[in-house]
Amino acid sequence: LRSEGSMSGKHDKDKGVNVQVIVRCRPLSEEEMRMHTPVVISCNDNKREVCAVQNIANKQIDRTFLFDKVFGPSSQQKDLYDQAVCPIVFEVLEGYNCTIFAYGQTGTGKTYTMEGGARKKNGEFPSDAGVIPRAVRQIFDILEAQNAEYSMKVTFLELYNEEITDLLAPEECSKFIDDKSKKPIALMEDGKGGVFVRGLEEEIVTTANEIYKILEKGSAKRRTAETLLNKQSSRSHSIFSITIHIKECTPEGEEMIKCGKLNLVDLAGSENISRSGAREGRAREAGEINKSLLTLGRVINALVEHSGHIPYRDSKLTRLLRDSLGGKTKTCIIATLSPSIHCLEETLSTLDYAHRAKNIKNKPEINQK
Ligand code: ADP
Ligand code: ZZD
Repeated sequence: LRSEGSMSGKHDKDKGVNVQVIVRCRPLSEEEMRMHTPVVISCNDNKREVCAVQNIANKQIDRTFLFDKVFGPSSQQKDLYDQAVCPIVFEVLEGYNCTIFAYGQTGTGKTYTMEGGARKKNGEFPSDAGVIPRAVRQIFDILEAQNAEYSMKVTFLELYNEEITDLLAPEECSKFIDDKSKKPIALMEDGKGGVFVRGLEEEIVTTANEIYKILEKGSAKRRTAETLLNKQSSRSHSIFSITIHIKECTPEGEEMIKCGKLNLVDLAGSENISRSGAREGRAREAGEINKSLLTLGRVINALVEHSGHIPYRDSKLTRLLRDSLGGKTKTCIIATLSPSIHCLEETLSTLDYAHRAKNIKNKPEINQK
């Protein structure tokens, strides 16, 4: 009986593992409360359902969507982390590559979810810390508890208008200072079907505090670049990655290196990328079309429709994260929503997008040497 069970397990895995899709709805802001903004989204966390109420020609039409997990407006940072992210971090430490994307309209809580509230002056861990600082803390807690022999490195980059900014590069080689003697960072093919960023700063780290300092440096640089280049932060993607090598011994006493990587991706605001052509037209005129976000949507469509050609190569984001979309990485998408009636059109488009993404299948594999 048991062998039958594991056989079917193997079979399922050959067919692939679906991308996990989670929805998080933020509460109304104080401003929205004061204005008595009507709420049109209801979440049933236990049933994993999100319901949007739409009024068309005075008829109330409800649309209900089922997801892998749903976090309603009263969910706390810790809840989302413990229930959705913690298991992913364990998989990274087992040697999987994992990616978490935050997708949604600007102002719905992508950055709040991924980064959370600012670090405290007194060094205390903020209770509203997001996925990134919590994952960092948990990784070190586990490795230290296991007394593991490990090495770790991190990278932090921003993608804006198809240009990569290395958020960890020392100031003097920043692109915007225009140092001609420095090779600009570039996306390169590795010859094995993967890509890497040539010239990207990789910081070797040994403590959680070191990573927090690096995040501080990266955030400061992000702000400087925004001001200097007049960037609209809602139009940039940021990718923070942690790579961990863990030395292990098999019961036979053989040495083995397990390698896991966690990519944490805060995408550009999804507004203007809705499927309605009119919207796209207006955005295009304003030069606001985000090639990477548009291509991400096309890649997702091509994957779920099983079209022969998947247009990974059409943008930097999809080249960088190709393995997370139909590859060997375990992927989770957190779609963020506003409950407000004023966001309903975008919310429905986010829900459609997220629901479609549930059909993507990856074939996760452990990296082992
Ligand atoms: P985005 O990154 O999608 O543009 P932000 O993360 O900047 O959105 O969030 C917009 C505002 O809403 C911020 O002030 C943030 O603190 C607040 N916010 C977002 N999500 C939540 C939440 N789940 N609970 C409480 N406040 C939230
Ligand atoms: N959301 C905050 C950053 C902001 O936009 O400034 S919170 C976390 C992940 C990636 C980058 C920064 C952080 C953040 C932080 C705040 C201030 C200075 C450095 C880093 C953070 C929050 C809690 C613990 C660790 C890092």
